[in-house]
Amino acid sequence: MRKQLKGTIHKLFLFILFSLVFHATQVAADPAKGKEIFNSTCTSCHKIGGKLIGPDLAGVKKRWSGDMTKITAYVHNPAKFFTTDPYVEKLVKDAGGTLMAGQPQLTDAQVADVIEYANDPTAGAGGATAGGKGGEAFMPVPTDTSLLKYLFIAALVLVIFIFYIVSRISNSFNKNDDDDHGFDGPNKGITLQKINGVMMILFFIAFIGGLLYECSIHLTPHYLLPPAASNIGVEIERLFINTTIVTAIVFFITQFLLFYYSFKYRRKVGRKALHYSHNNTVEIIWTTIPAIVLSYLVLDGFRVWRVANARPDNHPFVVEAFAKQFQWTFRYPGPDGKLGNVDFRKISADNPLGLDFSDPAAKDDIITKELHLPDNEPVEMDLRSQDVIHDAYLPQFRMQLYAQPGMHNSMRFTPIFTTEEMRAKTANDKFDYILVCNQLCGAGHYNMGAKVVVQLAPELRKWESTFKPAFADYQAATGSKLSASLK
Ligand code: HEC
Ligand SMILES: [Cu+2]
Repeated sequence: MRKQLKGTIHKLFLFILFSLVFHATQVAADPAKGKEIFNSTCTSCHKIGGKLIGPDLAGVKKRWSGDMTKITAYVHNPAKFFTTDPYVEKLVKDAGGTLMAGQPQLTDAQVADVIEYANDPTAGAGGATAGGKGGEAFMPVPTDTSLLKYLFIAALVLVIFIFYIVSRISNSFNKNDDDDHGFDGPNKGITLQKINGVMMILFFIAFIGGLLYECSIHLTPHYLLPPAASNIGVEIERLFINTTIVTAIVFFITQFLLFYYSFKYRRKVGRKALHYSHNNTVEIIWTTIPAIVLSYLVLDGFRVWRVANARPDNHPFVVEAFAKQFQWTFRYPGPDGKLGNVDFRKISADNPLGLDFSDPAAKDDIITKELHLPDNEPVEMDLRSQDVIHDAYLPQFRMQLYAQPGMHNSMRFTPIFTTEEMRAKTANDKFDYILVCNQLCGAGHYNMGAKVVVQLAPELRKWESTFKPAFADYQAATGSKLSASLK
C-alpha cells in the first residue's frame, strides 16, 4: 500500500516535473534566436513594419489570439488552413493569391522563437530594427496596380473598335462589288485601291518614324547596360550586336519592299499581273547570301559557346549561389578552397544550405548574402535551388544560367572590371552590379536579387575573413538549444 502510494507520488512528481520542463521550453521563446531564423528563412517574404509578399508580422500574436499551437501548425503547413480558415483565406487574398510556403523544417520551439521576435522585434532583441538587410525589398514593392486596369480597359476598347472597322470594311466590299467605286471601278478619282495603297506608305513612314523615335529614347546609355563586365560577356555582346545588325538590315529592306510594292502594284483597271516564273540569278543570290551570313553567325556563336563551356584546369575561384523562394544565399569554400558536401535532407533552420558537416571541407565554408567576386580571376559559380527553377542572371556580366532543384549547374567567367572601375565608367558612384532571378518563380520573384561586388583579390580575402564559418553558427545554435533543454 505504502509502496503503491510512493510509486504514485513518484509518478506524479515526475509528471509535474515533465510538464514544468515542457512548459518552460514552451514559454521560453528566445527572440534573439528568432531574429536569426527570421533573417535566414522569412525575410524573403516578410518584413516587420511593412508589407512585402506576406503581411507585416508585427503584433501577429494578437491576431491569432495568442494561440501558438495554431500559429505553429499554420507556419508548418499553411495549405491546411487555406480552405478551412476564413482569416487565412483573407490573408491569402490580400497577398495577391499567394499561399505562404510551409516551413515544416522548423521545430515548434523555433517557430515560437521567430514569432516572438516578429511579434515585437524590439523585445529582447537589443532594439533591433526588423528584418535587417534581408528584409529590405530588393526592388520597390509595386503597390498601385490601378494603371493595369486602365490598360486592360483600353485594350478592350481597342479590340471592339477593330471588330467594328473590320465589319465596316467587309460591308463596303460587299456593297461596292459592282458599282463605280468598287473593285472594278474606274481608274480615276479616289478609289479604295488608291486609299489602301497610300495608307500602306503612310503606315510604313509612321512605323519607321515611331521605331526611330523609340530607338532615340531607349538606345541611350540611360537605358542600355554598361559595357560587358566579363570576358565571356564581351563575346556574347559582340554576337548579339552582329545578329542585331544583320537582322535590322534585312528587316528594313523587306519591310520597305512589302509596303512600297503594296502601293506600287495596287490594282488598277487595265493592269495585268506579270507571270514571272523563274530566275536563276535571283535564286542563287538570295540563297548564297543568307547561307554565308547565317553560317558566319552560327559558327561564331558555336565558337563562343565552346569557350564559355570550356573547363580549363586553371583553378577557378569557386563560389556557390543557392536559390530559394525568394532569395539568394552564397557560399564560399573558406581557407581550404573546397566547397564541402551538401545534402538537401540536412536543410534546417540552423543549416539553411544543408551542409554536410561530417565532411571536413564543409566545416570552414562561409555563408553570405552578397556575392563578392575577384577581379581578373576565372570564377566558377555553382548553382543550386531548394524549391523551384530559378535563374541566376548577371546582366552586367551578360551571364545567365538556371538553378534547378536536384541539379548542380555551374558557369564560368572572368570579371574584368571592379565595381570601382565600373562606377568610373558609368560616371555613377552609386553603381552596383546585381544578380537577379530571371525565371518567374512565384509571387516574390521581382524581389529576388542580390548585390554583387567585384574587387581585387586581397580585398576579397579581407571581406571573407570577416565571416565566421557556417559551422560555428551551427554549433552555437544547436549547442545552445541543447543546453536550453538541459536547463
Ligand atoms: C514564400 C514566401 C513566404 C515565406 C518564406 C514566409 N512567409 Fe509567412 N506568409 C506569406 C504569405 C503570402 C502570407 C499571407 C497568408 C498566406 O498566403 O498564407 C504569410 C502569412 C504569415 C503569417 C500570418 C500573418 C498574419 O498576419 O496573421 C505568419 C504568422 C507567418 N506568415 C509566419 C512566417 C514565418 C515565421 C516565416 C519564416 C519561418 C514565414 N512566414 C516565411 C509568405 C511567406
Ligand atoms: Cu527565382
